[in-house]
Amino acid sequence: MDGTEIERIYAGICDGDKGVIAQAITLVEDRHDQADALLERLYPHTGRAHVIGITGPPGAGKSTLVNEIARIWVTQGLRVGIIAIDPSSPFSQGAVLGDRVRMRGVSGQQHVFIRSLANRGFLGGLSRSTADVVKILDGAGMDVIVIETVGVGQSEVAVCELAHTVVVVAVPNAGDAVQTLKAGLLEIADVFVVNKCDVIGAENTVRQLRQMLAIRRTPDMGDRPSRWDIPLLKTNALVPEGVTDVVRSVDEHRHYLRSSGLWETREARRVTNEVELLLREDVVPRFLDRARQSGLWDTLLPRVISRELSPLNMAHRLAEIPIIASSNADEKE
Ligand SMILES: Nc1nc2c(ncn2[C@@H]2O[C@H](COP(=O)(O)OP(=O)(O)O)[C@@H](O)[C@H]2O)c(=O)[nH]1
Ligand SMILES: [Mg+2]
Repeated sequence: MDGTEIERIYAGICDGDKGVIAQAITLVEDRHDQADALLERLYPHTGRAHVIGITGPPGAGKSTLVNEIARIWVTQGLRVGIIAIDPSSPFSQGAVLGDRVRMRGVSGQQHVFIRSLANRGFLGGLSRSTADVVKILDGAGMDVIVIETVGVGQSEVAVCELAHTVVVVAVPNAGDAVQTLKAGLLEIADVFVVNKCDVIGAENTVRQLRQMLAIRRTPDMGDRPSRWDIPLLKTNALVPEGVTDVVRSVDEHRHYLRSSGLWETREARRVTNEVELLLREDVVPRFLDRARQSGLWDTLLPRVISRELSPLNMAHRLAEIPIIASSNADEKE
């Protein structure tokens, strides 16, 4: 794959060509060596889409709900990208297909693009590829991008940090509200949905959650002031019932972020998260490789063993090795 091929893929993405979008996603998922070049090309053309995280326990009805939400957006003329993160092992094709089938209602439509991503089981991998897929869908002109992820486990919750708006889906069940609280989902919710309201016990759960939301401490992050009252909505995604309220709340949240200037705050947080992630997952491993391959490593090592130098001293000396030789884009300016 060369520069012309990257240009072809880039142009295809900008045209919203579904086949090319799928190909580009495979490149970033596989961490193909040309993926970074493509993402560099694409990045200046991103930043338009409203990114929405939908999370909650397995089986809460997230996919069903996303399906119905997407249907409404399509009738409003919006282009919708959906990233479903498969919570099970990467080998479980069944779950991936299951999600695809469940979203059958919309996936065939011209204005909807759906992709399942396998959870590769490590933190950086999942967040990084999801962030990159968001860029591709954003560059392809999607107005809204939904990331569906199971709200259990650190990596899945971390994915929500990529979103401007986080929708937490809970279900009526004894103790469910407490589980939600434990998983830290209350802290990240911008919109709260109790799905399966046709099920017995729904009112009770709604009451419990209402109390919990009322006493929720406003986080110190400074970007969720009390001016945004977290809506607590009831849905039955099967009928569907209450879904238009979810769409309205998500839209209102976007307006709220835009008009209050908090959109920029969230963008800053998203970029900060991503850069920190890349420092850990990309820059440090590259640096370690370079340091090990340098002659300095072998020179210093015996001196540390003989107690002439400390390990910290060796680390600091190694840190003076240029980190990335190839990335000199800024130096030209
Ligand atoms: N009774 C009822 N069942 C629902 C509702 N929403 C989804 N389901 C069912 O719950 C199951 C899990 O739904 P799914 O969307 O796959 O949940 P996910 O794991 O959160 O994505 C499926 O069998 C759905 O048909 C609802 O509002 N009421
Ligand atoms: Mg699902």
